Amino acid sequence: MTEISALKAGLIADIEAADTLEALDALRVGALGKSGVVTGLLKTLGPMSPQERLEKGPPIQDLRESVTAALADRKAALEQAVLDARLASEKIDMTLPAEAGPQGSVHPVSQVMDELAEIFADLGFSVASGPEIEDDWHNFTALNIPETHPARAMHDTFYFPDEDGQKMLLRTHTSPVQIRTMMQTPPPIRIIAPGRVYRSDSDATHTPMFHQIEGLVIDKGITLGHLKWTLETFLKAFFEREDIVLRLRPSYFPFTEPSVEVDVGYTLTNGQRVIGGDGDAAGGGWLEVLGSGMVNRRVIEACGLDPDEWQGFAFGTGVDRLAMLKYGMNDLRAFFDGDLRWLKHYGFSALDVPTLSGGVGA
Ligand code: 2U9
Repeated sequence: MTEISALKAGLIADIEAADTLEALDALRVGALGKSGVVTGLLKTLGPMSPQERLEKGPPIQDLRESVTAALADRKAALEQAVLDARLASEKIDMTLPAEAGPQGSVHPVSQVMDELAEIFADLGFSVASGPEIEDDWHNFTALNIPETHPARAMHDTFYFPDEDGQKMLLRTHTSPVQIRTMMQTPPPIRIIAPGRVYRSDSDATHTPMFHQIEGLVIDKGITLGHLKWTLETFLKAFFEREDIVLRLRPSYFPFTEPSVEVDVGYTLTNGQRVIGGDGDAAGGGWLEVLGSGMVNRRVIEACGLDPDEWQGFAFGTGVDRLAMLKYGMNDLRAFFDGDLRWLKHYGFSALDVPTLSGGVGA
């Protein structure tokens, strides 16, 4: 074995045995660095005659190339080993059970939605749903809110970019669900439509997405008396008190005529405002909880029904607001923070299913 091939074998054996990147780098400097052995041999080529260089050059160049290649291979292998070790130490087994178990609970909005569905099911209402992305006709026009109506501006609508002349939007109320039901199902109709609605509005009492529930009854000979009884029965069941007092105030909505806003009385109990009792009593007051009215005959007509044959009433309210009133929360924004401490305080057990026999509240 020549001197050079012995050097090559020795260097490559050392490189393959290097067990850290630092040790490998020390070998690289020792071979290919400024005063490395291989560099030293390369330097001897300069002063040689062309004839001598032709003879001694190739084994030295081969030595340089082999050592360079061996260094690169070993470096890649050591780096891969470092990465493998890191991946192994940072591995998380997603199939293991969580250390503390599930932390969530039923959100107050879900709880109230379930309570409302239970109460209205008992009154013969079924639950209807529809798309959250609506067209302009179902959200506005069919509800007697024409293009120029100020209510369109009032609703702070989120519109989608125009596509083939179709104006699409995020529904501003659940009313289009009732429109779709009236167009698809022959009356009599008794439905509630709970769900998400969107308005570009945001402060302590308004979020861009909130939850509504609306109700609709369509039948023959429906009067304001049916509306008042239904709302009173609903509010007594929801607040779980018999002494709920309603105050009906005349109002205006394009989709109802006449329109009525509904307040409930609250009274002072141990210095606390509590829903129930005569709001006109000392220290008491009134809280607006619902909007309602007799369905405007133009809306009945728009859905293809004869308003001389079919009448009805409708109402609407905010589910988040109802939850705040019933469970004593003051900032709507906390509803959407996903803070476990808040949920622990206000949340409900998944096993607390609201039933009228067991009490709808938790
Ligand atoms: C059809 C016909 C009539 C639904 C109604 C209200 C009055 C109302 C608001 C309460 C608070 C919305 O969440 S809120 O801002 N709603 O005041 N809603 S009557 O009337 C309808 C709906 C559909 C076909």
